[in-house]
Amino acid sequence: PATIRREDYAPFPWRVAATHLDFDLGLEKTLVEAKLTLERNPDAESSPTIRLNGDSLKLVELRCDGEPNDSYAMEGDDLILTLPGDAHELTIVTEIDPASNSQLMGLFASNGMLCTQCEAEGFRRITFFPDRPDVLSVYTVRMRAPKAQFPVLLANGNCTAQGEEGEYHWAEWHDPWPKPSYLFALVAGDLVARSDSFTTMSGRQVALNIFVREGDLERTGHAMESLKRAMAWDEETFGREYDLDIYNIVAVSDFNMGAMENKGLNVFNTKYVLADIDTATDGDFDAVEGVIAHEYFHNWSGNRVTCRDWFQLSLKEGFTVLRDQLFSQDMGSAPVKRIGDVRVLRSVQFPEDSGPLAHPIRPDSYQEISNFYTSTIYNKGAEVIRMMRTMAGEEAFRKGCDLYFERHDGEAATCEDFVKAIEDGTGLDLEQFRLWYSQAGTPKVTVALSHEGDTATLELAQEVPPTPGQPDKRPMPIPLKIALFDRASGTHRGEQLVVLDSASEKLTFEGFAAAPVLSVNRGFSAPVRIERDVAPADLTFLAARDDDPFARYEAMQDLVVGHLGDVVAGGLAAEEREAGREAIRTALAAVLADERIDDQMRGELMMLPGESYLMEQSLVADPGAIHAARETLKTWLGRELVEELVALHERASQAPGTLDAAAQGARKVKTLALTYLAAADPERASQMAAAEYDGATTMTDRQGALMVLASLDTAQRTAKLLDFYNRYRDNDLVIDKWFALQASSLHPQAIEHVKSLRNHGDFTLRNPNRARSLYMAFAGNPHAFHAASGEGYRLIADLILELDPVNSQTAARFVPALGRWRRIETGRAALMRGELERIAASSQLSRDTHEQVSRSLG
Ligand code: HT7
Ligand code: ZN
Repeated sequence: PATIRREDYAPFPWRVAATHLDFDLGLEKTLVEAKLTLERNPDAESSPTIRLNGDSLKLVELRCDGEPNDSYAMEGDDLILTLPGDAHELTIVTEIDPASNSQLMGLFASNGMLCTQCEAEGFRRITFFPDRPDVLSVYTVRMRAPKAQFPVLLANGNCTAQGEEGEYHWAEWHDPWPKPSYLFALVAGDLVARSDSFTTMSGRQVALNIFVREGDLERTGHAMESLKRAMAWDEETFGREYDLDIYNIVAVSDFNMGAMENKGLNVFNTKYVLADIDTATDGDFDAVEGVIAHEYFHNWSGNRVTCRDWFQLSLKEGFTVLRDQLFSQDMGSAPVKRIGDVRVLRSVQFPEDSGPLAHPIRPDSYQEISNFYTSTIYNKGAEVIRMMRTMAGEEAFRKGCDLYFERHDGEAATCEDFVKAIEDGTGLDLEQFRLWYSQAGTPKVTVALSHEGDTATLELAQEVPPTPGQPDKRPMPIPLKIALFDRASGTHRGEQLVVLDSASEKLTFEGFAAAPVLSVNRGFSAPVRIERDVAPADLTFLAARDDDPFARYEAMQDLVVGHLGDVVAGGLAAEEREAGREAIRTALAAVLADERIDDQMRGELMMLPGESYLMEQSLVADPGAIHAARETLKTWLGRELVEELVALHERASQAPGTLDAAAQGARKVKTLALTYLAAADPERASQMAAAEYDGATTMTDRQGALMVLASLDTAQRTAKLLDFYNRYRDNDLVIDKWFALQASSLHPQAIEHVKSLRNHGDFTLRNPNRARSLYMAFAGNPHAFHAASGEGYRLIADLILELDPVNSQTAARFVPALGRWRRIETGRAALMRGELERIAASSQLSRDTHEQVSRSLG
């Protein structure tokens, strides 16, 4: 497959002033007539031809300026046509079969309805078109369909006309805003809507609709409220107002990702729309709010200002993730949201950045763009913009954003355009900071604090590790928020922002009669790894007293990471091991007893670091040893703190089944307490979990209890799993949870369970949510996936080979789990590599999977 390079970018030689699309819709056969109004692009090098991208299309007819044309040539799937003049009208008729489109890109069928997914390159599966984000066009869409089968017909923009023709009906939609083809959407189906309205800051009324299947309407309330909150927040925080009279959201069951920001017609995975207290967890409620907001915010960061090419993907995704993170921080607990976001970054993006698939947030090349919808582009992209905000301050950052929107509204822009606008709007010098866009890898910052006389000296050094294709790196500006605590009073003199922009730096602080305690990278001000030799006593101090909630969480994590690292490395004397875990016990006991924090925060402080993060700590990890050490510690803590944990569980069980923060916090600590108790006393925990399951009035409690039971080998496990299935057998999203709970369990037979669930009547590879519920959960379950026999690796490799021809995008997303073989101990590494080689040997691989496998082996 060809490699696309950022440096090869050239503007498209033609402009498409207008695009008229006429759809004759049917599940098995849809005819598309596209009329493109073309004119030469004066800003591009002139060309005698035009290249129209296509993918798996059947061309029925081609006319140029009304005359049939058969002088075109095919280059692969693309259509090349010679155009003599400066302006032409092309008419292209194609035929497609949505029902057999299992890739879910282009026009596809889902549960009897028709819908589209065009980002990144799906429009070319509908008609021949310059399917690239820098070709903006004004779209008018006409749809005709059998009325009984597809009573609702939607497209971007506003509905301008509709009518009936016997058993058929038609609708015409016009979107006044020029847009790239990836933002095109249509939906046809038997749908009902929750409707509401929003009055914008300039007083315009916007009609809001959330379309779902008949039985799902009652579960759309939270999504609608979230949408209105997001619209108001974007006005207040970024000054951005919505720009059409209507905003439609449609929920579909079969979808490759979470949702899609098509102009005025968002298409959502049902998982991020439907929520009620009986079927969705508190986490699901938060996810719905976050994704609804994310897609809404794209209307400015993505749609009004779009990307010049797909190398600029982080321009819209990183920025929009930051915007949705800030929104969610404002809607709930800001520190808890920040901790959650950092946890995702460290458990998904850090491993990506230290593995064979590492790439900068603005990549230089790709073979298949779908593979670049990564945590690096999204989450690290957001962190990079967050750092600029931290350095500039909120007010100046807002000025930079305003300037960016003002300068580039209606354009296809670049990451450089964004940085320049922030630079001009804030007055920051971002020359060196641009390295964050071009260099991959997570910087390591070494921190050492010494003390002499009344001076504290802080030595900082940075190292950006080599990554594929980038052996040598330059130092980058790293903004670190720090505070120096007085040990006796437990206070500090104020937080400072230090920007480390050279390889190493020494800073001195006067007036410290005794050695202070350092709190560093507060709020996770930079996406880096901090390495420092810190005494457990200092960590215990910070875990109990740091006034920055993130730093407090970090101290707890460091305490555990340090101890588990020592245990796994071996050679610890018995008393050293005892002292290490005793420090953790003391800190955890203080967290359980601390009345100054709420339960949401207590839950964060109670969580042991995940195994993926623990594996990241060593150059070559032994997953078996890490799992064993973590479980042993959990068991010991559960035994040592049994009374406190039972008391916490009892207290939290009194909370009502409501959605307020206090009740959500109570549910969080309740399940966490149970997980410690399950490790320490499985029989007792099993009784408690079964009782919690039976008495549950929320999905959070029911799922939490079942999660604990699923990992235990008790009779209650089988009984409650069966009960759960029978209770929710008609609800696909809840049955996804049922599959995931079993695939992610600590049960010794988890692999056997997954194998038999593969043959369950409700399992299908054609639905991405279902495939992910079983296999992503399994790939993220270290004790099962990393079974020393290699069976877990084989299972995932088999899945990739089976899923690839059905849905290559989804299949390719399983490759990174195997791709981490270089960072795993040699025995398992050989087995992982062997499975990658087995996949690579297949002659039928899609471009998506082929690229991921070859990069992972390379
Ligand atoms: N911008 C959207 C990306 C997306 C996507 C990409 C590839 C294949 C299918 C897809 N569905 C949605 C989602 C977002 O980030 O908002
Ligand atoms: Zn997005």
